[in-house]
Amino acid sequence: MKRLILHCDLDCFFAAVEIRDNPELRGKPVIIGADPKEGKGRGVISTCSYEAREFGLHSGMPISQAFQRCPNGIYLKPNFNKYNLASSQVMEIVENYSQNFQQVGSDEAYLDLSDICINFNEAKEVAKEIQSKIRNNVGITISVGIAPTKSLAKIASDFKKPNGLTVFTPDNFKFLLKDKNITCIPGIGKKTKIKFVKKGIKTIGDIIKTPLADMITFFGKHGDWIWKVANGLDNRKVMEFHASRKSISAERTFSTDTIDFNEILSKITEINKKIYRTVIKHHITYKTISLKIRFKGFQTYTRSKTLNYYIQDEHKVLKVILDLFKEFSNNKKKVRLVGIKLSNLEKNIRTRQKFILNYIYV
Ligand code: TTP
Ligand code: MG
Repeated sequence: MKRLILHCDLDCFFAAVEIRDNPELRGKPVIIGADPKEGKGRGVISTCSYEAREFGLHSGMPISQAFQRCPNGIYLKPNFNKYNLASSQVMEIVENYSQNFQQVGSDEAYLDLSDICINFNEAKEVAKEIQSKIRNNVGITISVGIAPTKSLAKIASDFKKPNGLTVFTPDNFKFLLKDKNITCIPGIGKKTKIKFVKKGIKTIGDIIKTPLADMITFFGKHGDWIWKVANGLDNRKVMEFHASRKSISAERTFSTDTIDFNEILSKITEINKKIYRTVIKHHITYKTISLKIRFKGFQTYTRSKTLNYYIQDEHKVLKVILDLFKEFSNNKKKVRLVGIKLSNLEKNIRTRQKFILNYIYV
């Protein structure tokens, strides 16, 4: 069946809210993040206006570096309460168009319009309506992409930012994407790009042309996924998290068994981060935290702790896991595998408030 997936992403979200509330800032390089302290500040940029991006500034850049590049920029501290409110207002508008809705973070969402619109033109009309409602009621702009898959819709929403509306149909997407840099695909960052370029793959067209078997030989599972994205073969559903899911877990096996605590800690931290990304993405809170540990020789133990309240807290999980780990700290056997499981889940579609707190590291 032909699918009509819409992805939308607010334009320079935090900065846009500040500009809305202080129109004098419009057209200027506005930077939201840590205090630059005349170039001596620590911390990073949360986001910046498109004018600031012209100076090479971007999210995650150290604020000291930003100040060197753009000393005359307008540097503002984030106002999370305002962004929370704007995010809820935007999501309420978007969610109204389909039950099949999935919010990602504070400023992105997917909608499956397959049952609501008969073709791409109708979906485009819905997109325009969403854009104008958000502009009129919230006072900021959003870019929208419509495509037959989630990943293509996400690429499309980034195509003509800000305030863009891009439609990829099954017939035109390969043509529209063929000359685009591979970094347009989510999941291809600077490091992956280097690996791809070494194999002569620079554009999305190059990926499409490369036989799938070669992509797998060169880049393994990731190559397989990227090839499928570029060829429009991503079958993921909007709302991929099912309420019936009982737990979220991840585990890693060490390439060589180890007793080095730092190595174990770094694996646990990595797994914890991965799980945290999932709980954020799907708005999940949880009460039970479990550690799984397997020693050389396959002896496996699990230990759990159930809290009295639901949380969504990366640091708390790490603390509980390390507490549970103490029981094994005198074990002389090498560790083969570690894992974390979260259970007793609760899905909180409406608790959007918390999510912006994830960016509190500015
Ligand atoms: P993004 O959608 O990644 O960025 P953006 O909306 O500012 O810009 P764009 O127009 O390119 O979409 O993130 C949404 C908000 O999340 C952003 O306004 C600020 C916050 N954020 C951070 O605080 N730190 C980060 O590293 C990133 C990527 C985002
Ligand atoms: Mg955005």
